[in-house]
Amino acid sequence: MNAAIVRARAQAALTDLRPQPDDIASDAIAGLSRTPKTLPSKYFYDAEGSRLFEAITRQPEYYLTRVELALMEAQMPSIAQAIGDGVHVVEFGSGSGRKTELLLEGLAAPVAYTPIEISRTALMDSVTRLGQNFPDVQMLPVCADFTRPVPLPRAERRAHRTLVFFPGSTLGNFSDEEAVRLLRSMRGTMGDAGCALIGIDLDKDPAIIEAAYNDAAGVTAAFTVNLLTRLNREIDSDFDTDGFRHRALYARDRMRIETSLVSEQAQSVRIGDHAFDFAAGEAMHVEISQKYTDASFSALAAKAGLRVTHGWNDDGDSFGVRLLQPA
Ligand code: AVJ
Repeated sequence: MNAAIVRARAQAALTDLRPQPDDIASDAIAGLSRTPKTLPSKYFYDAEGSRLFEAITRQPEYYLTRVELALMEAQMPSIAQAIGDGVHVVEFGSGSGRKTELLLEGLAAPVAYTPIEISRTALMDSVTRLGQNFPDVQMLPVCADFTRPVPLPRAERRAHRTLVFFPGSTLGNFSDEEAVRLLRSMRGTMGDAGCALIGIDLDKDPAIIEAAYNDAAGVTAAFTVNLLTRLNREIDSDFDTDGFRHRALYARDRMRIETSLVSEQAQSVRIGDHAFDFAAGEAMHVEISQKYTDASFSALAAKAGLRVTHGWNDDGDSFGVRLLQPA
């Protein structure tokens, strides 16, 4: 099939629920009004942010993507057997697509694929390429913030069950409370017969974890600061992008990486007609990356009405993939 047709088709099927600039500005103002100040990590992923994240996944310190890919590759027959045939795959977010390729290749006769992704560029790139490689799988992309309820496009061929796919330990970017809300929403999307395949980064030696979020080449630091560049472009803000420094620390007690932008000096930032004062050394919280144990993950799932039915880890128990079902 020729690429132009695939592209035209994919675009015709696109459900566009992208957030508008007003949402971004009001989210930023709300976050900076809190103590400590915060900015929502979902806005990391503009075109440049998505490109920088891809670059992070190639850094030697950032083990997550490599380990998860190898794990899925090694365990795909077992994963596919646990899931069954004829599913509608609904991915929350859409990455480079390599994990999705492995999944669509490994599953028995998947019916449709719906990525739900906030970055339109990432979304369209992913379905264009997957549409070419999987002509028998209907591509039904949705451009939306997946933390809000999204109506699922119906596939032409009837699916046996809905499989929610949420790899990459992206769940870890959400607080426990938000994660439970998101898992509940997945529970709604999958319905009674559905299931969810979720990738989770596992608790381990803090030095290994911290290195992954402080790569020597400084790609993660650039990724973090790009949030400010994006805000300055898309909303009426004047962050000094040289006035803030990336900091990522593993909080052992909370089992999570906490990433901040630390103000290099006392300064004031304006958003619209709001002004926010930063003290020298003040940390603005921009991201968390939660790590899990079997116990902590099962407890989280249980709060959302889900139960873990299957699990696969890499040999070093560094990263895990879990299959969940309504409890
Ligand atoms: C895309 C959420 C899996 O938290 O590890 C990587 C994002 N941030 N380095 C993560 C991220 C900084 C990443 N996830």
